[in-house]
Formats: sequence, C-alpha cells, structure tokens
Amino acid sequence: MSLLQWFRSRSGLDTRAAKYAYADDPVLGYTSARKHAERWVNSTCGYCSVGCGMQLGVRENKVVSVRGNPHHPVNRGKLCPKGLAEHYAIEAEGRALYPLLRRDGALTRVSWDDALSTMAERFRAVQEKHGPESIGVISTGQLVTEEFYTLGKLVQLGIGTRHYDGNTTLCMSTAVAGYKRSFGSDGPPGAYQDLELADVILLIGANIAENHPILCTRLEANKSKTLIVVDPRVTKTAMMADLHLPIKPRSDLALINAMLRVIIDEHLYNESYVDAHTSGFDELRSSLEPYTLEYAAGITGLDEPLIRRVAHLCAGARAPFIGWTMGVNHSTKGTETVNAINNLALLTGSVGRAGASPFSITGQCNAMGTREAGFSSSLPGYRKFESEDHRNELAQIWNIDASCIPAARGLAYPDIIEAAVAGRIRALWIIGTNPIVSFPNIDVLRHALGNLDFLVVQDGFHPTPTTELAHLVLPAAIWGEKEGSYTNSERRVSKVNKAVNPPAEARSDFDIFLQLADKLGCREELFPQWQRPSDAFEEWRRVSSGRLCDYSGMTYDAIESSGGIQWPFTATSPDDPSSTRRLYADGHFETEDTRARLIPTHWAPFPEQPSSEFPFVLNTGRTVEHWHTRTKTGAISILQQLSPRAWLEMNPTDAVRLNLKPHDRVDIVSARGRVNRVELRVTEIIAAGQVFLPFHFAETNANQVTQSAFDPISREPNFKQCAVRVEKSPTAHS
Ligand SMILES: Nc1nc2c(c(=O)[nH]1)N[C@H]1C(S)=C(S)[C@@H](COP(=O)(O)OP(=O)(O)OC[C@H]3O[C@@H](n4cnc5c(=O)[nH]c(N)nc54)[C@H](O)[C@@H]3O)O[C@H]1N2
Ligand SMILES: Nc1nc2c(c(=O)[nH]1)N[C@H]1C(S)=C(S)[C@@H](COP(=O)(O)OP(=O)(O)OC[C@H]3O[C@@H](n4cnc5c(=O)[nH]c(N)nc54)[C@H](O)[C@@H]3O)O[C@H]1N2
Ligand code: SF4
Ligand SMILES: [Mo]
Repeated sequence: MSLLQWFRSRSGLDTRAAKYAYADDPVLGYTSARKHAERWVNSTCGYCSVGCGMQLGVRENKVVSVRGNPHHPVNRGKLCPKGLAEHYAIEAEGRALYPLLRRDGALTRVSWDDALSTMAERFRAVQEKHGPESIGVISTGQLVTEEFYTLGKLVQLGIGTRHYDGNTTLCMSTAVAGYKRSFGSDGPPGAYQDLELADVILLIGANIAENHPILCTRLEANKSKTLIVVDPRVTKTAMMADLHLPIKPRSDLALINAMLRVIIDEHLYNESYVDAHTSGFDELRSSLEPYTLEYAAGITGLDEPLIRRVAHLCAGARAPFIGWTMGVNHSTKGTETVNAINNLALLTGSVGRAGASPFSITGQCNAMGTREAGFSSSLPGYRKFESEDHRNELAQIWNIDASCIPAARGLAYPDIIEAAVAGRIRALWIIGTNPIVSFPNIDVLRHALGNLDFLVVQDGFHPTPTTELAHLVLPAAIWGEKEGSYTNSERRVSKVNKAVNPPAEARSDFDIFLQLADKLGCREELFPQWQRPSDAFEEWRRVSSGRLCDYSGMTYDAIESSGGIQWPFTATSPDDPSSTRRLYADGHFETEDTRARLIPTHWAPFPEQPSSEFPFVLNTGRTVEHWHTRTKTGAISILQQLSPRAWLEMNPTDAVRLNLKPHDRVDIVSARGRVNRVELRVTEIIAAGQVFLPFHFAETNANQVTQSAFDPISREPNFKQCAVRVEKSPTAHS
C-alpha cells in the first residue's frame, strides 16, 4: 500500500481527491519530478523493532522517497505508515545543526573542538571533585550496535563510571530480567515465522496492529490460528481476536497463575519436558495453591469458564505462541509476570519449537543491540558483571587488566535520576532519548536535571524539551545518515546504511564517541586505529564469539546479501544465513545446570489504587502514526495531520456521569500534576473506570501525572496505571 492509499483509507478521500487536496503539500505533493530517485540505498527501518528492510531513494544528495525491500526476509517489501514517511524526518525542521554551549544562560554556537574539549574538562573536573562515579550516562535503543559497543567501552573503561543505563529500562528491562531469571540469559527464543506456524497465539498487553504493524500481517497470513488478546482496552489488535480478554488493569499475573494451576491440576502439562529440562516444579505447584479459578475471576473480572478455556487452549495447542509487550513490562509486577509467562511456556514444552515460544516483542529499532553489546545492564555478549571468568575473557580480548572491568553493574536509570536529586550524580550525558517527555513523574526529573553541574544532550533534533535544558548540545546524525547494524525482535541482524550526509555540522554518534575518546586520552588504548563502524563490528564479532548472541560468522557482506541474519551465527553455522533459528530447541538453557527455572510468582494490586479523589485508572500508550516523543513524526506533515493532538478515551457511562461530551476539553489530574486541555473521546474501546492517554505529546504530557513506582527487579516504571480524576477544562481558555 502506498502512503497516499493508506492516507486515503484513513481520511475517506479517494486517491484523486487526496492528491488534489494535498497537491501543494510539501509532503503529499507526490507527482513532483524531484521525487524520482537517481539511486537506491538498502537499509533497515529506524523506527520499531520489527526491523523492516527498506530502500532509500536518493536524488541530488537528498532522500526523496523510500520503498520496502521486496527481498528482505522480515517484511518482503511491505512498510507501515511511519516507515513509508521516514525519509521526511531527515529533512524535517528542527534538526540539530551545530554544537551549542550554554554561555550566560543562552545556548551559543561553538566548534566541535571546543564542545568536546569542554565536555572532557567538565567531566574530569566533576570526577576530581566528587569521585569517578559522580557521572551518569543515559542512552537509548536507537543507535546502531557498533555505536552501543563503542559507547559502552568509552563510558565504563574511558570515562570510568558504572552509572550507565538507557531508555531501555523504560521499556525492555523487565523482559531482560525475566528471561535471565527463567532461562539464565537474555534473548527472545523464537522467530517471526512462529506467528505463521502457531495454532494458538496469546498476546498479552501487546497492541501489534498499531505498534508492530508489519508483524501483524503475519498474524493475518495465519488462517488456522486461534488468537487470544489480553488487554483492558478493545485495541485494534483485540478487534482481530477470536477471544478478547478485557482484563482488569494489572491482573495478568492472577490470570496466568490460575491457568498454570488448571494445567497442573488437570495434568495437562508436558511431564517429560518438565522432568528433563526444568527445575522448581514442586515449589511452583505449591505456590499456585491460592490461584483457584474463583480467586482469579474475582481479580481479573473474567469468567471462570473463560479462564479455564484459555488454559485448555494453550495446553492443548500443537504450537502455542505467547507474545507480550508493554502491557506486561510497564509494571511493578512486570518481571514476575514475564516469569509466569515463561512458566506457562515451559509447562507446555513450548520454548524454541517451530511456532512455540515465549516471545518478548521488543520496541525500538535496536533495543536488542544495546542488550547484546551495550555494557550497561550486562557485560558485552550477555556476560555477567559478577563472573570473574567473564571479566577475564573480556580483559584478554581487550588487552587490559581485568581489574579495570567493574564487578557489579551501576545504577539503573531511575536510580541515576534519584542520585542526581540527592546530589551524588553531578554530571549527566543523555544520548538519543528525550526524558523530559518520556520519564515518569516528570517533575522529579526536572528537579534532578536542574541539580546538575553539567548536562550534555546528544540528539538529532534541537530544540527538544530535553536539549533545551542542556549546558551542551551535541548535534547527531540520524537514520539515513550513518552506517551500522540493528538487531530486531527475532534476533535478526540487519544492515543500516548511509544514504546522505548529515546536515550542517551534525556528526554520527560513532564519530562523536571516538572524538570524545581522543579528548579524554583513551582512544588509542580502547579503540586502536578505529575509523569506521566496521572496525567496531569486527571487534564485536570476536567479543560475541562463543556466546549465545554469537555474531562470529557474520560479515557486512553476508548480512547485506541475505537481508539479515539471526544470531547465533558462527563461521561453522551449517545453514543458509537467512534461514530461521530459534534458541533452546534442545532444551538446554544458559543456567548452571542447563535447566530452565520454574519461578513462583505472586499477584498484588497495582500501586496507587483509585480513590474518591482520583477515581480513574489512567492507562498510557501509543498510536500507529506517532513515534514516542514525536521529535521525528511530529515534524512529518502527513503523520501529524492524521494525529494532530492528544486525546483522552473515556467510557460512555463515565462521560454521562460526569456530564461530558465528545470533543470537550478536559484536564487530567493526579496527586503529582495536571495535564490541561485534552480532547475527550467517548468510546467503548475503554472500560468504565479507566481512561487512556497517548504519551506522544509534549504539550499535553502524560508523564506530568504518572507515578514514580518501579519494578523492584528490573527498575522499569509502572507507566500503565495511576489514579487520576478528569475535570472539564475551564471554558475561559477555549
Ligand atoms: N506507532 C508506534 N509504534 C511503536 C512505538 C511508537 O511509539 N509508535 N514504540 C515502539 C516501542 S519502543 C515499544 S516499547 C512498543 C510498545 O508496543 P505496545 O506494548 O503494543 O504499546 P503500548 O500502547 O504502550 O501498550 C500496549 C497495550 O498494553 C495495554 N495494557 C495496559 N495495561 C495493561 C494491563 O494491565 N494488562 C495488559 N494485558 N495490557 C495492558 C494497553 O491498553 C495497550 O493497548 O511499540 C513500538 N512501536
Ligand atoms: N507514560 C508513558 N511513558 C512512556 C511510555 C509509555 O507507554 N507511557 N513508553 C516508554 C517506552 S517503552 C519508551 S521506549 C520510551 C521512549 O522515550 P524516548 O526515548 O524519550 O523517545 P524518543 O522520542 O524515541 O527519543 C529519542 C530521541 O533520540 C533522538 N534521536 C533519533 N535518532 C538519533 C540518533 O541516531 N542519534 C541521537 N543521538 N539521537 C537520535 C530523537 O530526536 C529523540 O529526541 O518512552 C517511555 N515512556
Ligand atoms: S513495522 Fe516498524 S520497522 Fe516496519 S516499517 Fe513500520 S515502523 Fe518500520
Ligand atoms: Mo519502548
């Protein structure tokens, strides 16, 4: 489908009318000869983790169009609306063009040399005064793997602080923690093909129709599946389901535990698999004692026979696929819920078989890359900080003393922010994330950033709500302007290529990292003779060799020619590079005894229950047209026109009670703050007692009201529930 056809399907205009209506539009003015490409550059989409292969059409050093790569194994030529419009981000207004240093209160243009010398001097001065660990670094899931690998070494070994984390802790850290506890290592075991091969697909808190649209086409292709969607809202994905379970917020753990109990009590589990490949069955069984159908029905709001039916469907399936995303991860009970999902997969012997997998659908284009290579929550190659052997291995490859490598991970993202509030973190470097929109309970973050001696923000756009607060802004090249690789949700490594030069003085993150290393005097030791991302890739291949995420058999050429290669892929991997690979197919896991762990988990009510003062549960999330904090999609006119402002979904019964009408402007108020003048949508998509607000819009920022509550294991925020009231906005301003 072309972007124009897609727009027509949303706008109700026929193609000719749409073309006419937008003939003068700089984005939709399609027929212009300027849009005919002179050459096409293969690359991978830079938005979501599906990892679609695409080709960028270049004319006169501008990217004038994009199209799906018909030979790419992920998307076979298809792209979603964001992908189809991605090239507009490159030329969008608001790109960061020059390094800017705050002088007398104002951000002032400086040379790169000045910018990076100042950064190195200020960081060293802060460290001298307050200790080496008074520096924090927060990165992203949106750089290329080569950049993550370089940044990790630079931060941990060059700057010398452990307090390094990323926006992935707002996103995937729960899945990571859950996989590590159950299977002994991070790494989603399955493959996208499983969506086509499964006979039962259970999606929990994952709205893939909006957020992973091209993955959704695989669901549609599978005509013989039973699709079960667990989501408190009737999302577009729920509308596709055979069974939608409109579960009460954060009651998933009670649902899954009751299913596990049915499966054990009725002896529906795969006894030989459990005996041969798991540990902890007896403890799991006794922990499930309270989870009768009656108890779970009371907590979840679902009927007892329905819960039993879903348990039978999963246990009786030939190949059950269990996928989840933020409806699970964004919770103080997130890690435990992931463990319960893994328990379900293990009891039915459904890990790493064709069609069967407990599969965390990741979010950002390269959240996986930072997990593999990043050196923040693990040592590179999923190695453990605590393991002396692992530290020794790395020290040998890097030719450094093992004592330089930290033996415990540093603070996680929310704890770095708390340390900044407390004055223990004095300088912060933020790369490729926009926390003033995306971090929960934003006033705490504002306070933290206001406390710092020095704040560096490295972004492709300026001004953003976060760059505006910086002492130093470093302008970065973005997707389309740099080279490297991304890993998608199914562990497929795909090539990212440069089509055009970055604007003005913007530089790739890779170049910025190496030049800062120069200023810090550690370039030769850490990055000997490195010039290009391929130098980092070559070292990373060696570092990953022998690990679960083994890249040793990959080369840039092989990745390019096959469209993408799933790890593990060694030099002796016998099969075709583009073929499908799964983890743990032999039932051997990454634990010490090779058995997967069945882990007891316990449901508890979510923090901040509704009260008479704040009677609604606020749910927050996404829409298909926008990407996160909208630095990119907000500047793309077609996407912005389709979804120009935030809205609040409210059930008709609540709207009647509050005397509110569709399109009224409402304020959303929590114990922490207020979001003003959001358009009301009265809709049965949302259940009574709950409201939903997208978090994309800085001007009506959902995180003004969300809470500082974090999963004790993964440190991920509880973004999906907090207590609010809804008031009609004062008419004086309308
Ligand atoms: N268009 C678009 N696509 C994106 C992104 C984007 O910004 N825009 N971002 C990417 C990223 S980084 C991510 S992480 C993914 C996120 O992808 P998703 O996780 O699909 O996105 P969300 O809308 O945050 O949340 C998913 C669903 O969780 C449900 N939910 C809320 N509370 C509960 C609960 O208690 N239980 C259950 N079972 N469900 C609940 C919500 O109602 C929502 O429908 O999307 C990726 N793709
Ligand atoms: N209430 C609520 N809050 C949420 C969520 C929710 O569901 N509800 N979801 C959470 C989740 S899952 C996520 S992943 C986060 C996302 O939150 P953020 O990471 O803050 O969102 P982005 O808008 O993707 O920010 C990426 C930034 O990097 C810049 N950028 C893009 N490409 C490059 C590059 O190549 N180099 C550099 N240096 N910069 C670049 C962009 O301009 C942008 O400013 O939000 C979280 N916050
Ligand atoms: S589904 Fe994701 S990766 Fe594919 S085109 Fe859309 S945003 Fe890009
Ligand atoms: Mo995310």
